[in-house]
Amino acid sequence: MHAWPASEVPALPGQGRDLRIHDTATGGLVTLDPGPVARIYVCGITPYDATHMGHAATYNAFDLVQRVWLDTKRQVHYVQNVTDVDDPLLERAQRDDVDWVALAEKETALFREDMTALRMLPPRHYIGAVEAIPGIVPLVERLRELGAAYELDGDVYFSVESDPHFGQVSRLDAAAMRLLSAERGGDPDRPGKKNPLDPMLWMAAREGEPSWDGGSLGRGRPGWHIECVAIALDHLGMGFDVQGGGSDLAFPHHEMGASHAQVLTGEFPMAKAYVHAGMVALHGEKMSKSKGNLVFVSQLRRDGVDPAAIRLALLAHHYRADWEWTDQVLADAQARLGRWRAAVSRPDGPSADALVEEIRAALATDLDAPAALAAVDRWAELQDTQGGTDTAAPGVVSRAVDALLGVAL
Ligand code: 5CA
Ligand code: ZN
Repeated sequence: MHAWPASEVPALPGQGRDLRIHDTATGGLVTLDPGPVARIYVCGITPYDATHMGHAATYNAFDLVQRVWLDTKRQVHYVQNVTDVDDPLLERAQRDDVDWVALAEKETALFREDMTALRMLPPRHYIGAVEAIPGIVPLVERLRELGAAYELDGDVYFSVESDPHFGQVSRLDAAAMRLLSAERGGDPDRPGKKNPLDPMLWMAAREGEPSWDGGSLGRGRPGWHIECVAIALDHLGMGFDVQGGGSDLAFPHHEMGASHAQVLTGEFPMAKAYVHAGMVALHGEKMSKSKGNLVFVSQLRRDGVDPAAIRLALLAHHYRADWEWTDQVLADAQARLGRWRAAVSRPDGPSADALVEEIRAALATDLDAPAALAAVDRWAELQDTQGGTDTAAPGVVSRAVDALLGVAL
């Protein structure tokens, strides 16, 4: 699949900083020390509806990771998937009486437009579940050979007990796992499973549903977790730097994915940090396609809202916080964008050298975007009240805000 065009990232004076970031698996901050090529996998959308502010907030967090690394002069090998076949997509297509392939293509195209408008840097590899199937089948076969998978009425399940490290990503107790498994695509109550938590690796073809040749597995379609593992292992290999997504993916998705990969390769861990973004709510409830309480990026764009203001609204919240989208959040971001644009449009201003370092320090400390915004606010305020004589400063601020925060002033 093709991704979307990259906006240019201006080079900045001085030295970028190494990223310290919160790792769900250890519950604390870890300092990442990627080689010259940093490797990150971020879970992509299930394309059955348009990009909402929750998605945008999560992708914003990982865009910042990429920008911090680029600022340290590293290359970034960023991989993202599209879950272009799964139950929710098929259910929505059936509900709306549309072709599931056409629905997935339409929503993926809209997602690319939204990401481009928000200046999110594209992944190097953007891979659909369907195109990954030829790589998924041998992995499921291998798990079966290893005794880590078993069959139940033609479906193939992964045995969570085959991974001694199972549970170390989300660190939840069994009861919590069981509850979340039922809520998030699992089937803990299906009779005949070895462990209620065991996730499906391969689903035998169902009447009226799409299916693919699965070799010795028979016709069917892949489970959700093995999809991301196959794509990550194919393009990044084991021991990559960051596995990313929203906090609703910590369990079961990232827990199961890590287990699949660890059993397949015999190596541990799959990722050096499991990074999770908080949930964005609307009217007191998590924004979700299934609930329909959504604010779409594309709708705001159609209403004439500047994408830079949308991006500033996301950046005003720490990525790990759960927060609520309101009209006020957007109005505040629009006002801030106006102040910043006025401040950089003057021919000179207060020196910006310290500001660039402040933005760098804020982002390197667990992506503290609100602290970075506060630093720019202070410079803009100084510009407004006192001005300055540094003719390079407005350009430096503009480039730093673009390179590190993805906001074009
Ligand atoms: N295709 C799978 C991942 S492989 C999936 O979860 N798709 S999704 O479309 O449901 O979500 C895409 C990303 O947005 C995920 O990282 C998810 O955690 C995140 N996300 C979904 N809803 C919200 C929300 N309300 N707030 C923040 N992030 C969200
Ligand atoms: Zn995923």
